Amino acid sequence: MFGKILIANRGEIALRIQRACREMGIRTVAVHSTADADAKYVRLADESVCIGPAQSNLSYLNVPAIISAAEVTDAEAIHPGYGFLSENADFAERVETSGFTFIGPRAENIRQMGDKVSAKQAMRDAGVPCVPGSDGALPEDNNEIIKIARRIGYPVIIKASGGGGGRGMRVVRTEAALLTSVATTREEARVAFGNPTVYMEKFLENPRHIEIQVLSDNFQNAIYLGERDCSMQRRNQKVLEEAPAFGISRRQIDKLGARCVDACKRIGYRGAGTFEFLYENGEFYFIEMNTRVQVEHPVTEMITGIDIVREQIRIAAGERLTLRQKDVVLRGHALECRINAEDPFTFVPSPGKVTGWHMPGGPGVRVDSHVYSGYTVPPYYDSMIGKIITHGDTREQAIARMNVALSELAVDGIKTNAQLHREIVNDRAFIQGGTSIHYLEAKLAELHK
Ligand code: MV4
Repeated sequence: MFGKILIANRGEIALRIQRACREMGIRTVAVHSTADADAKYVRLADESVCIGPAQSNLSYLNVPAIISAAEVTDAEAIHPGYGFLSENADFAERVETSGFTFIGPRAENIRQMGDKVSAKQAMRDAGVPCVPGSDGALPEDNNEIIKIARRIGYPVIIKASGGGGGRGMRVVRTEAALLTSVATTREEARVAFGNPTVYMEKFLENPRHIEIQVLSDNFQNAIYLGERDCSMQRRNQKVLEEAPAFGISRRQIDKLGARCVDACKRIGYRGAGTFEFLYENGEFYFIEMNTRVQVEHPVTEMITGIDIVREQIRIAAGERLTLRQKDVVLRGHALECRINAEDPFTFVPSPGKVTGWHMPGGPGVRVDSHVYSGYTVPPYYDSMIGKIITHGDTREQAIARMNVALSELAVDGIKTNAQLHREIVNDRAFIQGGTSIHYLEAKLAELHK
């Protein structure tokens, strides 16, 4: 096992990774920008290195500074967390060629999944169900593009291969709009991602977003840890996640999970990963794979009892998965509310000093946050300041516990989205379960009428 790990991230996930390391007896190195010098995870780390000024480009995305920090502190491995450099294949490669272990997949798999056309190709080859589409990049020839769209049937969606997470997409509803839409998406993709490659899919009008968590070691062992429903979102930002997904049979999830596990073995995947699917009319369609630990990983931890970050570290250290698929037993239901420092009406970030911070507790309540009373939320980074996770024997109990937790939560000095969460967990359609990816935006539009 590693003696020392450098955590190349900030905020709640830096603290989450540090907690796993400390439990495992691994020393930790925090790297931080000047804006995060007083952060809780910096103080709690065995060592810390300032890697640059507040601006992410000069600190948390500063590869030479991070590698140097690992060198001067003699760290053996680097955990990238989520966001920042976590899905940067060049960074993963640099970490390894500099003599450190990257806690994540091989660079080759990060690159493969970062390119959405090659990701889909790999999944189709592995027997993972995909959205019907162009089966590869769109050709240059306009007549060919028109033919492909006719075969798929309108509406279609044009997506940038270099995009993902909702960036670089355009829905096309008529043949009249097709070619200009393809040209515009290509041009935007060239500018945004340096890659004009686009592909086409059938556009699913009202799906749910369901994802499968996997763990895979270096020895052809892979397991899936059930699914999460991440449909409650606004502008491609997840707001509330849950596990398991309401109303989907275990039989169908198990079948899908087995395809994901097969795919991991086939591509030689290593570490934690997430297969993202759209779910509509009882069918799953693969869209993308994430090669990092995700913000919403705690809901899976709560229903499986498995520490995903610990497993990431064990796998990176070359240990075998000790868990078999039969050891993965789902128990109860979990919810996660992402608490953001933002204006509850405009959603504009609301950084500043937290003058009061009162966290909920009690049975089945977990809070993952780096914030403390007196902490100043810097304006330079993502506005998420913590997550409240509740677990219960049933979905109803998890919701009831979230209701109590949200009533106990008090954040003074800055604005947060806590009230939005209180409204969601008391919403009729949410309580019923199974709302689509468009539900929250429709509800907000109704509220603001
Ligand atoms: C889609 C889709 C409908 N049909 N693909 C957006 C994020 C990116 N991961 C994929 N996205 C979508 N792809 C087809 N063929 C609808 C979305 C989509 C979405 C997906 C998941 C979660 C939130 C979303 C919000 C808007 C659109």
